[in-house]
Amino acid sequence: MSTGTPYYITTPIYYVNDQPHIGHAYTTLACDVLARFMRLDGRRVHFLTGTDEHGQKVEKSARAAGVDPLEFCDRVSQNFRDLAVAMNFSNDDFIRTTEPRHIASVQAIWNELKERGQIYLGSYAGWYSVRDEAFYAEGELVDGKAPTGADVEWVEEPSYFFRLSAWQQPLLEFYAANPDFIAPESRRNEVVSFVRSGLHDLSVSRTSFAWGVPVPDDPDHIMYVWLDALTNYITAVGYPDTGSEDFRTFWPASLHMVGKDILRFHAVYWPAFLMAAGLQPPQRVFAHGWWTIEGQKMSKSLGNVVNPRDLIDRYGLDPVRYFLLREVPFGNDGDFSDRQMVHRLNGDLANDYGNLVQRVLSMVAKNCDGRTPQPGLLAAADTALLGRTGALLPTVRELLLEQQFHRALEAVWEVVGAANRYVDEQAPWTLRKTDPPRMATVLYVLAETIRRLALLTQPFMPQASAKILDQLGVPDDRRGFADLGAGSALVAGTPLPKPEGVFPRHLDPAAA
Ligand code: ME8
Repeated sequence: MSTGTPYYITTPIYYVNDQPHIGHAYTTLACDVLARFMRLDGRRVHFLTGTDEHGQKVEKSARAAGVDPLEFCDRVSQNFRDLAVAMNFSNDDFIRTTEPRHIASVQAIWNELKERGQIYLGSYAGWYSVRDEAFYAEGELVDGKAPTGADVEWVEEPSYFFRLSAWQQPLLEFYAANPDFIAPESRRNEVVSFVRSGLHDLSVSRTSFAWGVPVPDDPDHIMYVWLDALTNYITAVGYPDTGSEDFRTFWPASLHMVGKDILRFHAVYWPAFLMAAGLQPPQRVFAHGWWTIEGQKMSKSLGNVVNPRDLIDRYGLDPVRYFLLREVPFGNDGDFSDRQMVHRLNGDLANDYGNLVQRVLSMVAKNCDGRTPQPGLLAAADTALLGRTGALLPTVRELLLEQQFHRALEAVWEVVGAANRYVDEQAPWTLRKTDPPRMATVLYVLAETIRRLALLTQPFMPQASAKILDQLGVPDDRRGFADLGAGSALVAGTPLPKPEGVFPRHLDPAAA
């Protein structure tokens, strides 16, 4: 087990009213890459995902499906677990809000808030959107609908309230003292101005439906699904046992990754609930952008919902993982199209990375007796190329700590490009006749460069990178980032397996 600085990363827990699609896969993928990177970098990682199973929206979907809510949740939740396997996600835990550990945790935070005078009984009269599971004030409605376009209904019933208004100032102070708490910056500014404009107390219980966690001592009330759902992040590290090893190690979370649709819940309500309960807010919340499909919003009625499995079948898992994080600057909205996908895969993977690996490994197989070549003295061009791979780790680390996945990949691909130019300049196929020892040196430098590149691409493309490392004869226990250095360099004379292509080319759909 790793002993480095703890890193706790979470995905949103997904509603079980919907089948998993490419949007859900995207969020969890981003977390998976960070979790894998941090583990390889020697940190002690806890990576959490799961499903959000209570509330009116799920109750309604279960009714529409004609099944008991829990049975419905069991079924759909399993689809999210299956997706995690299909996408090769490395989550350490999968939480469901219907689990006893979570129900106990939600009731404990409620009691804590109640004891601290943060919750009081009143009555709510206002609008509610079941699709958003959110309350809206009259002034927020646009043409009789929620600002998100969702339908709203009028609700008038007894309700417990959380004193959110009391947390306006502390929240603003918290944002000011922690400028990296909300990212990207444009989203941070939106949240700060929302809080500055004033906060109302928040209704945190309902009496008109049953599918949820009952309020302790007043079971006619069901807790607001967002208070229930957000609490999952602390349940998973042992709350209410704040003295437990997990809680002390992993709370506050390093990063809550969310889509931009649910930033307010994570950056306003959640830190307020936590501070009110005497707990620390998370360190960072990143709100990424939204995927559309060929220019359109994904929707069941349009029939354009992209199932990640179809993409994996068509393009292979690691190319899909690569595309999603390379194509769109993380934080921006993105549009998915098969053309773009094919363009990226043929360009970056088949032509650039794949071809580099393929050229070098087949020359080694043919001209070096299938063994890692024996290098001679290194020339300036050799040390320059090796130096570039050596400088990559701190760059990639810094970019990933800012969730700049596309830039991290860009940095790695700059070195892929440099390595391809080095092949052309050194022309080992000519050296084979004129200067075989120099050819061996060049091929060694290239193989060692590929070793380092493949170590760094592991978080993004675990299987493809492993295949490359296998072909270089790198032992399984020499694949962490501590092995990027010369101490773990390839050993001359190691017999290598027969090289095999890693990234196939695809037919351009426009040309098909
Ligand atoms: O909001 N593009 O769950 P949810 C990018 N249960 N990301 C997308 C997307 C798209 N088109 N569609 C969905 C909930 N997502 C709550 C969360 S957390 C305590 C409770 C991703 O099933 C994105 O991460 O509606 C978004 O925030 C999330 O799915 C919403 O999932």
